[in-house]
Amino acid sequence: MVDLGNLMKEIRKAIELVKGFDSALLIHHDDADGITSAAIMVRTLEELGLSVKPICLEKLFEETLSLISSQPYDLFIYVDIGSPHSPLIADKLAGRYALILDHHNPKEIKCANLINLNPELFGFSGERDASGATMAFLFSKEALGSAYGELAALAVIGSAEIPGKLGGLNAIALKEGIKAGKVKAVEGRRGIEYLVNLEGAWKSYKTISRDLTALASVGYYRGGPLKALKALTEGGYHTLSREISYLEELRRKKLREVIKLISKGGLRELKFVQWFHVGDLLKGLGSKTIGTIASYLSYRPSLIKSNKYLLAAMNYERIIPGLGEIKGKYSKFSARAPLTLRERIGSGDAPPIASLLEPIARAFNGFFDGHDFAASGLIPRGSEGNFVEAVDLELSRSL
Ligand SMILES: [Mn+2]
Repeated sequence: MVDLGNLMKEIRKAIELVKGFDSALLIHHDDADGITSAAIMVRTLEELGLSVKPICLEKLFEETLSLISSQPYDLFIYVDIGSPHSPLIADKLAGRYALILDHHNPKEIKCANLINLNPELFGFSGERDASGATMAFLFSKEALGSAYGELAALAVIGSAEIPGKLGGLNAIALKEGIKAGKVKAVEGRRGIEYLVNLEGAWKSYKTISRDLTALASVGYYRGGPLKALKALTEGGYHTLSREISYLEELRRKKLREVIKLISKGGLRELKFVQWFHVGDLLKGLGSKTIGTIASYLSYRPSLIKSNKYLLAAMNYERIIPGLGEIKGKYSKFSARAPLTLRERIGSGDAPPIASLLEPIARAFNGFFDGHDFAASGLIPRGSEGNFVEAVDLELSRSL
């Protein structure tokens, strides 16, 4: 049962907590929802008198958490990231405090120093009812009142990753955005569409979302996340269009190179799994890029086998901009279910990707997380082939 009253009560508790500090480390995800969540929080926290240092993360795991906990802050705020890792976050607090505003599947944890504000913990769906940015906006609205209606427009952009009409908690941000004159709902060719006013220009929330994601994720190692965040908090979004086009073109060029690689024997096939490793081909681009490429391929039965699990890998950089360097050497893996396999997973005839790969990755001292048809993770360098073979072996047992 949904419990908005209790959620608001917890939000007020979080506001009281935050007001007790004069600075915070703000950890956010590298897609449009992560960027808009962070922008809402930067504006809100600064209004509450805190100085904020933002850190954009592609993935949250043990090693990144160690780097975060070594930072000289007493308050850590996670947006659009963190809920699935709340026990690990709590473990590393050492008497300090954390606030999580996220919509990814949460792990419940009792820790007096940690507040985990996730729609799922209050009867809402994290996949449908609230984006990370909406959770940040609910915090902001309660802390600042409706005077900051333009922050609602940012929440609407963050919610573009949720398909269809905005409902649930997302509708609260939508309503505020419309009231502030920053959002319009229009009837598009494929149903309802939302337009957001950014610096005087009306644009589709989906277009802005796609552009912010390209800037922050493809441009992850080129300062993209900070540029995107600054544009949304201080203005200047229109000056980024050339860089966004450049990054989108770069990604298309790299996709063509990957297609060439796999059609020239780079795609290795096992009984149930097909996989490839691009090595350093995507060096300098954020590691989400391999996921975008794997998604594209999963819809192309002329390039890959439609009934086999698709695993795509690239070398993972050890530098986390603004944070430091992790110790381990990893390959980033993105796994996708191509069309035919997707039907079999849907009907229960084949194991869902995340639950298949999580335990195997762990056995190789890596990790995996995600959903039924798509997941990603890190596997220690040197064990990639053995990992893939172990996946194939597990499938030959269960299929
Ligand atoms: Mn999100």
